Amino acid sequence: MAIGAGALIGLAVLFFALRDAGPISAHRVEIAVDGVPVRMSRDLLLPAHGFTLQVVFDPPIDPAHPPELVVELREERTGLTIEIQDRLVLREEFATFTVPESLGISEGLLAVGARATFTGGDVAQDWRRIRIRPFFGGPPIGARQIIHFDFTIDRDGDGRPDFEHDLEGMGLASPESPELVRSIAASVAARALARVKRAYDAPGDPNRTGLERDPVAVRFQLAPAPLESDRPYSTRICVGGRDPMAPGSVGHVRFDLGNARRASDECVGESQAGLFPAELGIYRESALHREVFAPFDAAAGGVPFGEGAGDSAPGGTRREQIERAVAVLGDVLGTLMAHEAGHTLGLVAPGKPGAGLFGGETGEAFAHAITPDGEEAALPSLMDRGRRFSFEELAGVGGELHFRPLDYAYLRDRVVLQADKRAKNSATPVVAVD
Ligand SMILES: [Ca+2]
Ligand SMILES: [Ca+2]
Repeated sequence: MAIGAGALIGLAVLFFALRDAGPISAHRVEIAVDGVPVRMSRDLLLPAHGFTLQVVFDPPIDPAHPPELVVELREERTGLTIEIQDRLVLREEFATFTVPESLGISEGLLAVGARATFTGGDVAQDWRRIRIRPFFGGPPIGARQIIHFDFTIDRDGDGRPDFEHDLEGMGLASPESPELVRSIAASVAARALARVKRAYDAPGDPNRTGLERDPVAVRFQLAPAPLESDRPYSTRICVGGRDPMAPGSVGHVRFDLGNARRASDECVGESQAGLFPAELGIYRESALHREVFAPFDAAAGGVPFGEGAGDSAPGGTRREQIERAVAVLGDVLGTLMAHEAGHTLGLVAPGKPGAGLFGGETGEAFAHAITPDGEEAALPSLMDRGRRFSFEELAGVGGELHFRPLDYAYLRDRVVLQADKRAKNSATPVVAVD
C-alpha cells in the first residue's frame, strides 16, 4: 500500500510539473550521473563528492545558443539547497558538473532537479533522487595504487624470463641470438604497457567530466616499485609461461572485490596467475593471427626472425613483418593485461547496484560485465568475459575495447559499493577469473 501511494504521489508531482511547464516541449532533458546510461545508474550509490552530474539534451543543442539552465541540489535530510548555474560545462549533448568536496554534500538522499528554458520559451525539466553514501575504509582505488607487470618471471627456473621462451616459441626471435630475444621482448612489453595506459586514461571522456583527460589514478609500470613506502600499494602481475592447471587460459588473476588488497603478488603461491602469452595459439584460427605470425611460424612454413635472409638488414619486408607482429602481440597482450588489472582492482563487482556493478555472479560471467537484464551487451567492452573476445577485438581492429562508463566510474572512485554486502561477498572464497 505504502509503495502504491508513493508511486501515485510521485506521478501527481510529475503531472503537475509537466502541466506547469505549459505545452509539451519539443526538447527533453534527462539527469544522468557519471556518464552512465540512466538504466544502469538508477540504484547507484554515490560518494559525497567527485561524481559527475549531467543534464542530457534530446535533441542535442547548439552550444552557441544554449538554453537557460538551472540545476538544483537539495539534501532531503537537512533541506540544504544548492543552485548550480555558471559552473556547468556545456556540450552539444549534455551539460555537466563535477561535484566538488567544497559543496559539502552529506550522506543521505539528494534530490536533483534540472530546468532548461529554450529560446522561444520552451521549457524542459527532469528530477531524480540520488543516494549519497560514504566510502567505508576509504575509496577502493585512492591515489597510490601501483600495478607492476613483471615480464621477467622465471617459473621454469632456467635462468631466463619465460616470456623470452614464449617469443621463441612463436618464432618472433631466434633462440640463436639472446640479444635479439631481449630486444623483441622489450619492444612487446613497451607496446603492451602503452595499451594498458590508454585503457586507464580513456579517450572520449567516459564519465562526462568535460575534461580533456580523466586518467585513473593507478601507476602501471614494468619495474618493481622502487620505494619501500610504495610496496603496500603495489600489485605484481606476471607475463610469461603457462599455467599447467589451466591449459588454454591466456590469463587469469584473483578477483579482488572493492580492491581490498592493494598489495598482492599474482605470480607466486598456491594459485598461479598472470598472463600466458604462450596460450595465444588458441586464436590460431583467426585470420589476423595467421597473417601476422605465419611468416615466423616454422609449423606454418615460416622462418623464425633472426634466421631469415635479410633479417639483420634495417628495412625490407621481414623487418615490416616483425614490427607488425610486435605491434599486434603488444596490443593483444596489453588489452588482456588491462582486463586482468581490472580484476585485481575490483572489476566487475557481482550483482546490481548498490552492492555490485552489473557483474555476473556465476560461471564464466562471474566478475564480468553483463547488462541489467543479465545478458551480454551487444557491443563488447573491456571487462566482458575473456572468451567472448576475438583475436581481432583484442588487437583493437575496428577500435580498441574500452571500459564501460560504469566500470570507469568505479575506477575513478565515483561510485560506492554497499559496505554490508561487500563484507558478505568478501567472505566468499577468492577465485581466479579469466
Ligand atoms: Ca624461464
Ligand atoms: Ca587489489
